[in-house]
Amino acid sequence: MIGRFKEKLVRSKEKWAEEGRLLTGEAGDPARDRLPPGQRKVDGWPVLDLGLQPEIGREEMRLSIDGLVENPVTLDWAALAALPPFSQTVDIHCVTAWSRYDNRFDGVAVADLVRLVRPKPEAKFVLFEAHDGYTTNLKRAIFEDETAMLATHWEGEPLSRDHGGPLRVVVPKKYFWKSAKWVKRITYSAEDKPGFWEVRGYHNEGDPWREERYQD
Ligand SMILES: Nc1nc2c(c(=O)[nH]1)N[C@H]1C(S)=C(S)[C@@H](COP(=O)(O)O)O[C@H]1N2
Ligand SMILES: [Mo]
Repeated sequence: MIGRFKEKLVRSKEKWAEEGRLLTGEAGDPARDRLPPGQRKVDGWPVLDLGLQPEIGREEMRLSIDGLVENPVTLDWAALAALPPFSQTVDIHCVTAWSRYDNRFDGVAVADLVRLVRPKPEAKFVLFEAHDGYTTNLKRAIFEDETAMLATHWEGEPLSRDHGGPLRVVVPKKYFWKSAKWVKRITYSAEDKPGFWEVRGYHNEGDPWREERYQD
């Protein structure tokens, strides 16, 4: 799988991490500022991924939620659509320094997935796998924060394939690499497991307000 990724892009982003590119050394305060340190506002919505952009139809899409949960599930589109609708408008921040304000996403809230699968107390981390082979990781408390969601729509339209449609994760409180596009599996785990960018020099937490771009 790895050979099919855009190797040049991966290499140049690894280099950014090695060199600490874009770091301002300032801390931001979301109560005061709208733009995290070192970010700039864009109006369009850039596409960032490893170049594979898998095509997954609604009929064939499946999402598994497994690991340390009482009730592991595999949801198809109908099962997802049967969950309570959830909608929010959030700013997104990519580690490559673009931020985009006021993105309206519709989909399902993590709280409703939690009610369904009932994670066990030992589960402290959540690991994500996507159809392009991408992986990422979050602390459980971050995933279960009220702002994380699975998105099926953006600005009222079905989420396009290049932005991770039919189903992606949206975790607005972290840099956007933590939001897996084309998500296929969410695993609750007792142990952390750094994902694609986290093993290539990117920060394990990725909080834009603390400018956690790269590993120390
Ligand atoms: N499956 C998958 N998800 C992914 C990525 C990827 O390469 N594959 N790239 C991440 C990165 S680095 C960013 S900035 C955002 C970009 O999302 P966008 O293309 O919708 O802006 O997706 C994240 N999720
Ligand atoms: Mo990114």
